[in-house]
Amino acid sequence: MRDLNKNSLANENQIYDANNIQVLEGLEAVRKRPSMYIGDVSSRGLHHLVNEVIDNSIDEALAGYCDQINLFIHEDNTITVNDNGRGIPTDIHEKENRSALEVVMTVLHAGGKFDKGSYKVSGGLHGVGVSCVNALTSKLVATIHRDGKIFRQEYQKGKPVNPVEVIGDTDKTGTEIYFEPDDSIFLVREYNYDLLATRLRELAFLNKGIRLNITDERIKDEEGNYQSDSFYSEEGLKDFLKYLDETREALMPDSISIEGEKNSIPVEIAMQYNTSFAENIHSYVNNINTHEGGTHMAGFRRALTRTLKTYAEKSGMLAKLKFDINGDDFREGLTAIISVKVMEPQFEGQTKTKLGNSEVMGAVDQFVSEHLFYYLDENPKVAKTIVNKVILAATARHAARKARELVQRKNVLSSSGLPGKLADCSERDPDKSEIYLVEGDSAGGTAKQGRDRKFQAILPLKGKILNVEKAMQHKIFESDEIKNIFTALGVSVGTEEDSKALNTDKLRYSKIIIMTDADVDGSHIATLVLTFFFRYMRELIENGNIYIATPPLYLIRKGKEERFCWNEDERKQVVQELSKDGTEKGLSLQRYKGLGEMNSEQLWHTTMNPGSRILRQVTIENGTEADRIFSMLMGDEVPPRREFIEKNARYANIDA
Ligand code: 0RA
Repeated sequence: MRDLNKNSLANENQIYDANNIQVLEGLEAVRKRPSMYIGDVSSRGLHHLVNEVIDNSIDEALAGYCDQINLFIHEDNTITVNDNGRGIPTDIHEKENRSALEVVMTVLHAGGKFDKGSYKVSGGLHGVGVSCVNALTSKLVATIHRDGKIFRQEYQKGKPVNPVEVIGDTDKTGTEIYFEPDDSIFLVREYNYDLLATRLRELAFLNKGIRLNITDERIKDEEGNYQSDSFYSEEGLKDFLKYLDETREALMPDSISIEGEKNSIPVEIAMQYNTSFAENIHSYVNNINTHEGGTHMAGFRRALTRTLKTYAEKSGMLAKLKFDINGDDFREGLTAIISVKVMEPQFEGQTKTKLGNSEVMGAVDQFVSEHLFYYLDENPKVAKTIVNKVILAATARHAARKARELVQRKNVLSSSGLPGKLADCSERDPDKSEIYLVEGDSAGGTAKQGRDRKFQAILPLKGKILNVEKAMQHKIFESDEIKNIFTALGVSVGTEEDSKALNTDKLRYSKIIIMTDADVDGSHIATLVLTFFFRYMRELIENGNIYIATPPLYLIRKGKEERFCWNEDERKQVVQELSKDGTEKGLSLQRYKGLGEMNSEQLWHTTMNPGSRILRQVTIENGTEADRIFSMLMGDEVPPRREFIEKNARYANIDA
């Protein structure tokens, strides 16, 4: 604490008061329990640092003072973010008796203190304050252009190492933050370009008129240019919708977009019906994806159902219908984005991504009702298309209910009520049990022999399961393979009112492991199964229940010694090790393409034994982007898929 006092610009000769002591304790608390502030200290937390700094610049842009934000990933995985806003104030903060910059950088949640009247929306997941970032970095430098001067202050682990200094003159304004994540805190140090670029793209769509640039100095092309992207959207959510639905076939000539304020809550919505059967509503509060939904989502759904129902009834189009229409029917094939800005958001739910503020429900409901009612009246042709789509959905749902009831039918099940193909484990505690979903009956047989039957169950899948992205709901519940997955896992769906509600209370295994061949077909099958989980059991992915097994790619033998390798680097290293005696002799290399090429012992040892296997847990980093990628990978359009595969092939370990 004395160090800080000595270095402080304002009160060099003063004694630190209680407030300042609290300050240091605050940052110490962040360093002691980083996960409480940034979620975790793995890759997610590492990226959170960047998002937090960018959010501060976005706030400055939303206040109307900044229209460009630049992000640099430096060669050593350090970061710079700069903007052309007003610059964080550097004058003396009266109450704290030191520079405002120092207060912003060292006091928890001090961000908006100096800017009362402004509309500051950062919050929730982010919004922990840039001081948290400061606390978790071994070095941070703030450089401010303001009042004709360039100011600079450097910090280590959150503590200033010098007073705010003037280092030059300038005719610009803006804030630049450079930082080095603290290696003693974070488990990983590598920034993922795609993850950061995806977030910048999302921010550009959510906040039209802001230019967001990203430059990766770790990667150069042949001409020596760094990998980079620049994101900017003129039309905001309307552009976002176009991007998300790139590979879906639209039902309307143009999307519906509404924007305005209700009861002082800014609301922005874009929506479009397409020929698919999926409901894709993405909601945001203060630029944060609220994938558990909440009151804004509820208000939107309510208004949509009520307004469309009223219109459809008045139009007489429902007269011939023999069954009811429910809320789901109005959302089938709908892609929508809802973005609201809320002053004091309350985030609830398991992952704190569910908006709780009750006042938002009525505001969004009224806002959507008024605009949609007007829109339908003005566009009778589009209105008719929508109502026809809703009728089609209701008809299909009716058929789906019948098919779903078949899931419970006894004839596909053994006496235990479980699928006949399932080789169950003896353990009954789900926390201690796992299930392998295995490609093909033959590999399924090997897995059954190789497994530890105490806690490992095996369900063989017959080749390619149904592509749920393209199939209507009732087809899905008619598929034997999919029925088997539901019953084996102990998961059920839907009451009649909410046919997509998932019940996972009776989940029978805590680990669900997808095991396919390491070839193109195997990857395809794994993707089909993942698509199914993403669309119909997303909760299991979010709860961390879904894993992918990683069988080895090579077996290298020398005499009695057997070594398995999972990638090219390992293969090279093992070959080198085994030929240490100088001979290249007696070495045999086997390339595994199918699980069937291993015997049950090898399969156990390499891929199923918890002590030696590699499992990859499936997570969703960005739900909106994941939705877009699944619809593109599993949809009809080929060129975007080819482009994706060409771009990402380097991450995959497969060959034909
Ligand atoms: C408080 C007051 C003012 C600017 C900012 C904060 C500010 C913070 C950040 C963080 C990143 N970029 C930023 N840009 C600005 C300005 C108050 C004034 O000039 O009257």
